[in-house]
Amino acid sequence: MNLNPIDLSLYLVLDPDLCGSPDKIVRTARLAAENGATVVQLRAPKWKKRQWLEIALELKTVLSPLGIPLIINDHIDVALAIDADGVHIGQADLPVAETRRLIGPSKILGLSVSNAAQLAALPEGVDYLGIGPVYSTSTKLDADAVIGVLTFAKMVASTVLPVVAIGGINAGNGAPLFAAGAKGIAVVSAICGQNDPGLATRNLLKIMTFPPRH
Ligand code: TZP
Repeated sequence: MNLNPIDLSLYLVLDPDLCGSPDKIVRTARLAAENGATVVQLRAPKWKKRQWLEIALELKTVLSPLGIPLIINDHIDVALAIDADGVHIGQADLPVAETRRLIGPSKILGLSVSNAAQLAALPEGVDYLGIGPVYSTSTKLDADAVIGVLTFAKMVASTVLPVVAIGGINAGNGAPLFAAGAKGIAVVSAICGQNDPGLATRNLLKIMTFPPRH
């Protein structure tokens, strides 16, 4: 379990198809990090391992001096090879227990959850959850059913783990998710592939309102 909780508030998930060339992926990550993104995940389902390694290393070189954690989607070996800050896994990836055993106690471990049953079956060892898709998205073609804000709020209320909302989120529809208990929003297309990823990041920052603590 990671003892330094990460700031999930603006979580960029990099998608090579939307960002464009490898150069553009790294540029997008840098501009987002310089303009307020708090964590960056590399997610590239179509890539071969060598490309993963090269780009992940470049991303680490850019993000590390800015103090922005780099999370690797699914590929534990890549995360370990570049000493990334953590790994994000889905329900069909290696299970949580095996992942935690492989990455050790101090790396960040995130898990995607898309329904109440998955949430109820949550094993120990996860640091944060990505819950969604909250809105419809065309970025992930095999995404699960859209859950909507109300179900999202119920799911957040039934876990003690910090939750980042994902799926179809942009500067126009993200605010209610904070009211629903999200510690952050995770976005792909709202930053990747935008003409000005820095401006897009700043526009997302403007909608962040966390409910007061009691
Ligand atoms: N997991 C659930 S929805 C999604 C992922 C990776 C894609 C979100 O992309 P976008 O462009 O922010 O809707």
